[in-house]
Amino acid sequence: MSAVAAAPTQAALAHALDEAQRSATPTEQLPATEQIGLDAAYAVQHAIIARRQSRGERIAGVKLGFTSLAKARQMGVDDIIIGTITDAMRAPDGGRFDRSACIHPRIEPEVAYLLGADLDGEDPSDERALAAAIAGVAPALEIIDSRYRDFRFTYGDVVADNTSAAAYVVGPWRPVQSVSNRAVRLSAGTTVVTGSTAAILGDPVRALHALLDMCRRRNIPLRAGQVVLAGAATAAVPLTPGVTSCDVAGIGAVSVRGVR
Ligand code: OOG
Ligand code: MG
Repeated sequence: MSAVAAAPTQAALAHALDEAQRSATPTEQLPATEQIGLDAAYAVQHAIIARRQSRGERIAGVKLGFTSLAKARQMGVDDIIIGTITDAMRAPDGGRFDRSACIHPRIEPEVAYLLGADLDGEDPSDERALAAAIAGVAPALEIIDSRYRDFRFTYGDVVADNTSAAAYVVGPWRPVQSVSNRAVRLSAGTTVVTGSTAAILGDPVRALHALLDMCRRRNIPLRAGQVVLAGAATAAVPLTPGVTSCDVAGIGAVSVRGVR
């Protein structure tokens, strides 16, 4: 008999990641010999969301990750990922966010889209269907908090961990307009990071096409009223006590105050 421990089941991994999030205590990455495939990793993510739904949370939308080179390089990952956001993860614009709910929270500037129509199995190259389904855009902040020790993970690890999603803040919605090539400024105390929405796949609208493609392949429904986070335009910074704000030129600003 082999002395090697059996690979954890998807349910066991979902349990470990969910408990790590609830207790704000890091968990171990899967050992290299026990890496799970991408389908299994998404199954774990969806099992975590099912656990959250059983506690009364509702799906509020989706988020894309690693749509910018800055993020992909920062985390050593080289392909887009999709995660799920729930109503319990939403923090109010200008409100407080309790850092002690997290393990090692980071924050990053994003652009959010509001879906005005259901998008099921849509052709990702259908510009008109996409344009007709977008009801608004807004500046956004995402708080990410890997449940893995030292914020380190493989591609499969981070997909299983619901793409490190912890919380998000959406600024005032504006009618749809192009958000290509807008200056992005993230300020957190004395830390200021600048970038451009062009960092998000060249134009955040491309993130929407990538999203449709992913959702079609993975059978993920997109519903009117849901929020889509297009992915960070710059590398993430630690979420420190005090106000962090994100300005997207011509679109608006959004902020959150880290407390504790
Ligand atoms: C994964 C989440 C990536 C983004 O905007 O690129 C992401 C991570 O960096 O821990 O949300
Ligand atoms: Mg993000």
